[in-house]
Amino acid sequence: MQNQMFEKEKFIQEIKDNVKNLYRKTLEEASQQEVYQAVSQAVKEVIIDQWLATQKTMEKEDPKMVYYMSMEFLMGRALGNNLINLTAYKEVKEALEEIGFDLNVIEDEEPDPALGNGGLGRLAACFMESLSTLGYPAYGCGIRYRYGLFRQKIENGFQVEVPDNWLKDGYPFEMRRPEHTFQVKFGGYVRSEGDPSGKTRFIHEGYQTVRAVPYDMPVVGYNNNMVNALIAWDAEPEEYFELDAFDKGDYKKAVEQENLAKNLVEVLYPNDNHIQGKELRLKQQYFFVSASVQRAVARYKKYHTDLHKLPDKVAIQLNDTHPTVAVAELMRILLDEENMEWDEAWTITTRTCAYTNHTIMSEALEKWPIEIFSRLLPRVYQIIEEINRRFILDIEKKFPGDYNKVKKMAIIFDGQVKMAHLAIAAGCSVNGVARLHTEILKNQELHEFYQMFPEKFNNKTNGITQRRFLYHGNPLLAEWVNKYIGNDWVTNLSHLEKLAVYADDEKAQQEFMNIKYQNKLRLAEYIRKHNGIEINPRSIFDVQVKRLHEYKRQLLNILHVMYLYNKIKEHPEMEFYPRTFIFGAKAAAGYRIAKLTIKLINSVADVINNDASIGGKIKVVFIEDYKVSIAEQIFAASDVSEQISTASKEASGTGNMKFMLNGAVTLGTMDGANVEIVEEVGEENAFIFGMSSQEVIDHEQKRDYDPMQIFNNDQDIRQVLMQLINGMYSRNDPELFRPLYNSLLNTQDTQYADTYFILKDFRSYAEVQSRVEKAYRDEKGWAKMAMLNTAHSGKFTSDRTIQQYVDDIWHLDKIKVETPK
Ligand code: GL4
Repeated sequence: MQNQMFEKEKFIQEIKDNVKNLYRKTLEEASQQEVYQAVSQAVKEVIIDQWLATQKTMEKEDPKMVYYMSMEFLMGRALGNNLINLTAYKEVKEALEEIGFDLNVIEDEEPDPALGNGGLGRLAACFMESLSTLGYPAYGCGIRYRYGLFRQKIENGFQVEVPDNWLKDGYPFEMRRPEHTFQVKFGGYVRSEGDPSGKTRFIHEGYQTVRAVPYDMPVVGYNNNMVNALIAWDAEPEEYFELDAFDKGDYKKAVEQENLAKNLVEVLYPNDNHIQGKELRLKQQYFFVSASVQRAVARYKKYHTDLHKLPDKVAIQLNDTHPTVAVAELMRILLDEENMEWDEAWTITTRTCAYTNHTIMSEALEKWPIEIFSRLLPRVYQIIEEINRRFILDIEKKFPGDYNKVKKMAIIFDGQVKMAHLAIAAGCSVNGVARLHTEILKNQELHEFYQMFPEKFNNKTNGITQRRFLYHGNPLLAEWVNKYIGNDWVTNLSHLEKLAVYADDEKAQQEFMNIKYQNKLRLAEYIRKHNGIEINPRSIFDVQVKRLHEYKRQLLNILHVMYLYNKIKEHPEMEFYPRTFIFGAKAAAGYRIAKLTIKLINSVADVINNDASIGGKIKVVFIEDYKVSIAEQIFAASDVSEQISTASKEASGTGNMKFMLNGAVTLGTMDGANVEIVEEVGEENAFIFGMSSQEVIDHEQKRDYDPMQIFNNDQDIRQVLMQLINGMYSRNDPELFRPLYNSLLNTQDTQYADTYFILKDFRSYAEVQSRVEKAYRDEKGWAKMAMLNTAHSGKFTSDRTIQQYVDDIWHLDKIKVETPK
C-alpha cells in the first residue's frame, strides 16, 4: 500500500481502535454495521485534515463562492465514493480483506441518504461533487430531514410506504456545528415607526422562533485535497423560554415553538414535479433559506466591511423555485438589519441571486396563497409586495397599455404569490436544464419574461458525475477503459472519445460485451435475492428506472409488454429474442394513477413470468425501493435505456446520461437531453420514436387529439386496453385497473383523455422496439453501438455543466489545496 493517507498497518489498527472505543468490542465480535462505522470514522479523519486545509486555503485566498440552495440533495452512499475520491478505494479494500471483511458488504451497511425525490435532488449531489473536484469553493444548503424519501415495499403488487429512519444508527459523515446556529422567525406582525432621521423602520414582533443548527457533511473532490460542505440544517427549539420580549413567560407559545422545531424538519415531501402547497412546506423553505442567507452574510462580514461588494464574493443559486424566498430574505437583511436603501439592497440582491428552472409541468409551479404567506412571513411578504409594485411598473413600461402582460407576469396576482416570477424578476440569470427545455421556456412558458429580459436567459444542460456512475458503479468497465485509454477520463470525461477507434475492434467488442454480461449477472443475482425471480442474463435488459409519473409514460412501456405477450401467445412460432423488462420507480404517496401503474406492472409480471407456455421469452421485473445505490448497479447492467416521456415534458433527464455512460442504448423520444444525446452519439446509435415536442404543443393548443379514434381503428391497441378491464391482470377485481383505462379514453378524471399521448405514440414505439430486437441479434453491430454510446458520452459530465455555471453565472475563483501533513 503506497497511499500515505491509508498506510495499511496503521489503518487496520485504527479500525480496531475505533471498534474498541465505539462499541467496547474486538474486531471478531463486531457486526458488519459496527465495522462500517469504524471504517467510516477512520476515513472521516483523513477527510477532516483535508477539510481543515481547504478552510485554511479559503481564508487565505478569499475566493468567491457559491451557495447552492436546494430543498433536496440525493447524496447516495458516501463511504465508497469518498474512498474513490481520496484515491484509496483499492488500498482500503485490500486492507479490509486482510482482516476478513469485504468492502462491498461493508458499503451495503450504509444507509442510502434519500434527502431528495429524483433527478432534481440527485443533480444537486452531482453538482456538489463536481464543484469539489474542479476546486471551486461552494456550500450546499439544505435540510437535514429526519425522514428522507419513504422506503418502498411491494405488498401484493401494491406500493406501501415505510418511513426511512436513515439516522437510526448514527451517520458518521456529518458534524454538528452549533457555533453556526441562527434564529429563524415565523408569524407575528410588523410595526413601523419613524427613526430620528425621518426614515421608516419596520419592527417584527410577536413571532415564534426556531434555532437552525447546521450539520456539515463533507463533499470530497477527486484527488485534490478539496472538501466542500453540504450544510444540512436541523431545527431545534429555543433552549430557554427566551421569547421575544413582548411575550415573555408565555408558556403556550414556548410549547408551540418546541412543536414547530420538531415538525419542521421531520420529513421530505415525497412529490417530484408536483407541489402540494402545504403550509409546512413553506415553513421548511423559509427555515433553511433564512439560516443559509444569514450564514452567507455573516461569513462575508467576518472578512469584509462593504456589503455592496457582496456579489463579488457570494453567488446564490436557486435550485428551482423552492428556495426563492432567499431573494426577499436577503432584501430583509440588507434593509432592516443593515439599514440600506431599497435601490442599494435591490442591486446587491439581483447581482447575487440566480434561478434554475427544472420543469414546465404546470402542477409543479409554486404559487402560495397570500393568506398563508403573509401570516407566516409578514415582513418578507411586505418586501415581496414592494418588489411586485415596482416590477409591475417595469412591465407597464415595457408593454405600455397591455394589461394582459401584467396579469400574466405579476409576482402577486389573483390572491397568490408566484415564486417563479419572483425568481425571474430578482435573479441575474434564468436557466433551463437542456437545450430543448430552455428553448421551450423562451418561446412558450416564459415567453413574456424572455421578451422583457432576454439577457437573463441561458441554457445549462445537466450532467452527472462519472466518479460515482462509472468509476464506483461499474468498476469492471472503468478498469477496461483505463486499459485502453488511461484514466484521464476520471477528471476529463471527453477523453472517452478515444474509445471510438476501438468500436470496430472485435476483441474490444467482446471484452466490452463480456463486462456487460458480468454486470448483468450481478444484477440478476440481486433480483433473484430480492424478487425471487430468475432472469436470463443473456436476454436483452430493457430498463426504465425513474420516478413514476404519467408524463414519463411507464404505462406506455407496460402496455407494450402486454401487446408483445399477446403476439407471442397468438404466434408461438414467431421469432422473438428473449427480453427482460426491468422497472424501478417510486410513486408519490398520494398519486393514485401512479400507484395503480405500479400495481399493473406487478400484475403483468405475475401473469407473464408464470406462464410456462412462452418459454421465458419475456420476463418482467419490478425492483423494489429504487434508490441511488441500486441505480449504480442497474445502469451498469442495462442494454436498453427507456427514455420515453411525452416530448416537451421531461426538462432534461439525467438517468438517460448514466445509462449512456455505461454503454446502454437510448430508446426514446426527442425530449429533454435525449436530443443532445442523439446529437452526440448519432441517430444510427439510438432508437428514436414518437411525436416531436412541437407536435405535442400544437395538439395541446388546438385540443384536437382524440384517442378514441385510435382505439376504434387499431385492433391491437383495443385488445390491450380491453385487457385492462376484463380481469386478465386482476382476476379477483376486474375493475381494478379501470382508472388507467379511463385515463386513456375518458375525460372524466382529467381534462383531456390521454393527456400524455400514449395511444398516439404507441405504434411508433412498438415499431422502434422491434428494430431494437433486430439490432440486438447483430452481436457485433450492437457491441459497436454500445461502445459508441460510452465513447460519446463525454459531454454529459457534471464537470462540464459546473464549468459553464462558473463561466456564465457564478464567476468563481478556483483554489488549490495543498496536501495536509
Ligand atoms: C426535474 C426534471 O423533471 C428532470 O427532467 C431534470 O433532469 C431534473 C434536474 O434538472 O429536474 N425537475 C423536477 S421538479 N424534478 C426533476 O427531476
